[in-house]
Amino acid sequence: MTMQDAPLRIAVIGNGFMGRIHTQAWRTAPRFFDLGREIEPIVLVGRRPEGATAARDLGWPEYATDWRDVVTRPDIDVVDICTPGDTHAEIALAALAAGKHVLCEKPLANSVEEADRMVAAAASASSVAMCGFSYRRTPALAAARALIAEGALGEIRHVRAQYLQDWLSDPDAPHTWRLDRERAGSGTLGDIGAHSIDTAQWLLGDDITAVSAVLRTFVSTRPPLAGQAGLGGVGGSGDRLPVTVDDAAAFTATFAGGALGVFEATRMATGRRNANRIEINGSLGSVAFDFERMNELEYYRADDPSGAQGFRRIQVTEPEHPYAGAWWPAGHGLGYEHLFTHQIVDLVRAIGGDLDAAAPSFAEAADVQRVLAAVAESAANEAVMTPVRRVG
Ligand code: 4PW
Repeated sequence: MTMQDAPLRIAVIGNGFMGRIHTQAWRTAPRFFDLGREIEPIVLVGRRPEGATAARDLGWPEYATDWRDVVTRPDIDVVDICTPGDTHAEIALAALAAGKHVLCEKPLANSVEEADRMVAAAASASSVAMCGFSYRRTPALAAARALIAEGALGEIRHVRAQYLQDWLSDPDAPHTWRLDRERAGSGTLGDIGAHSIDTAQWLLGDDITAVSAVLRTFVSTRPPLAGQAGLGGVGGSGDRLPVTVDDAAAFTATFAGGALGVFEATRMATGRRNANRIEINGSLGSVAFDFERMNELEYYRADDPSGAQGFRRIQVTEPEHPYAGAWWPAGHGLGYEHLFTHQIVDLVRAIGGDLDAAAPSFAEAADVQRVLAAVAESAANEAVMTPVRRVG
């Protein structure tokens, strides 16, 4: 049996929301896509011993509580990191040094310095290293990228990106790791704003060159977490804990190619559960997308006949659309979990030799980290905020 014939043996590190959805993706990918390789899930890692029952229910043959015991094991080929950002660098460096392929959740790290160390480790490794910016695997966004790449939108002038959630709207929603700078690196900015940054740069194939930003924390203390539920959780009794990250981020951005970007990210947009939106306007047309209607792409062509102009709603569920042909008949649509399945498909194809499929690379993800750092720096530097001067 050659290496290519042997099953790819998987360890997922982290058993929260991301660990669970990555688990599902590893199981589903080989059932719907020809990966050229069998997948063998070996071990799920969580911090607490009581995670063993849930791991078994998810189908894992083994559960461990210390990632250090796992990432160097000879029976593991891929280390899939689904932990909070404060452990990404340490786990990734250990896994790459042990010759493992690495998939790491976004944002790549909690700082540019950590991200750069990960890039250097990936550059000197012979294995594949990829960062999990999952929204790249949305068929409608991949279709939008193809339109932009073929010039259908002409010269790109505007990028308008919003990522709106509302699970922190209630001031008594509990404190979780996502509200702790030590663990998460930043708040809404890195958690969901990072997606908008990555999506925009990837769609345009262009770099953000400068930003001007404001960050805001609306609720500065929260009750301790009593139990996990949804993205937030259930609040418990006890002293309220300090929120050390941003609740919302807003910034303008310039792109190297001349486009102007306006970005907004918040977890306090009441009623918006996961509205990851982006609109791009070019000289020949526009595209608009909202993840809450993820199977649709709005497309406007400036050369449509006058009287028949307007945004058309493309259902991105046809067999010729990216990823869609592996699934259901046209019009039957996909959901959030499919992005993660597509991510695994691309990772396994990269491990099989199609290296371009492993995108974003750690280097590209580190570039997003640099934009996050620039946003934080701009927001901290209040001098960029020009006061409105009023009489009296
Ligand atoms: O897409 C978002 C993620 O990147 C999800 O809604 C939650 O927030 C989980 O992590 C981030």
